[in-house]
Amino acid sequence: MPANLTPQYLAAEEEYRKARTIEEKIAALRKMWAYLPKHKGTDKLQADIKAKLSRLKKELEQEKKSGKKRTGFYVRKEGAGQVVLVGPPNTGKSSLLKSLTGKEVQIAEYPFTTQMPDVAMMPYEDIQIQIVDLPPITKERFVYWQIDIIRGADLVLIVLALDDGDSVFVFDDLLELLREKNIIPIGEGEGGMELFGPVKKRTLVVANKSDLPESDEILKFLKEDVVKGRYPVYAVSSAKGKGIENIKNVIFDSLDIIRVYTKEPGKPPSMEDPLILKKGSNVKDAAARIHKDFARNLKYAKVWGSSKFPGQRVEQDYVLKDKDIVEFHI
Ligand SMILES: Nc1nc2c(ncn2[C@@H]2O[C@H](COP(=O)(O)OP(=O)(O)OP(=O)(O)O)[C@@H](O)[C@H]2O)c(=O)[nH]1
Ligand SMILES: [Mg+2]
Repeated sequence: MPANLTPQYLAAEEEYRKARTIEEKIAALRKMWAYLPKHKGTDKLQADIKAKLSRLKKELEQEKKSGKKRTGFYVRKEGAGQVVLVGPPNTGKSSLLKSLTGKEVQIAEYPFTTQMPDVAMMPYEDIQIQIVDLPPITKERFVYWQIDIIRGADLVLIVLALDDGDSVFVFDDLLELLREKNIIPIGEGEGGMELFGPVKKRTLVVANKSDLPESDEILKFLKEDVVKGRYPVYAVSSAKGKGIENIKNVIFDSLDIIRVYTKEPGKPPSMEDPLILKKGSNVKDAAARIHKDFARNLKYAKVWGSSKFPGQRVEQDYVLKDKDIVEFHI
């Protein structure tokens, strides 16, 4: 065995030995490659790793073609909305998940660090929004359960990096990969929830690593020459926490939801656990969320907040706004 192999390399080798699935093996080999000192003394090892990697990639392809059933992942929705982080390798998706939610996740300088969905809740004012981090998406690797999770999400954040990598250059390829899977990223307007066929997904671009010296120039290029106004672009630094508070507001706004608090006559409103409704919902929709009979028997309601005056009497078709308080009368 060649001398001066780092502890990180040896740990990666150990991981390779323990790996059970092809994906795990590929991930471990990539790690070994990243941590392997590249000099004459490791020539043989370098060749071995490359050979193993290419064999395993072929195997993975074969397995995909044969349609053999493999393990997938499913993420149950929780909270007021589900937001999925999508992007090329190493752009800082997991770092963003950590800075939005505080969850400690695996973050590393080599690509393909994330191997399965990582889920955490982002507190936003008085609600919780679910954030799902995915393994990177590339032409070579975009598996069925990633597609399913993106299709089911309420909002897609395409995470790119303002560094010297190629993530901003592969943006259009990424959009194409999504479209091939019947996911149509849209910059504004309402997304759909189709089970089959093309599904529109509200999409934002998050340009991470804005702390790097070259980031301003790359951001300008990204906006003017790549995205060209098709999607909103927000610069953040997950590492330094820059732009994170803003992106939380943007996420909430882009989910197109409102919070509605309910109260019983003569009692103070219950300010915990608001109803989460789609923007544009009316009093009847809010009542239906509590119980269908409730909506059927509803005579009128009183509204505090968006109404002309507090406690104004409104009809069933009154369109509610975020943070309204509603008192139903049946
Ligand atoms: N300078 C800088 N580096 C960052 C920032 N966010 C993440 N990084 C670094 O970028 C590398 C990749 O970060 P990850 O969060 O693992 O990226 P990822 O997109 O989840 O990577 P994969 O799971 O492999 O696709 C790590 O070395 C991070 O420390 C940032 O805001 N600024
Ligand atoms: Mg990751």
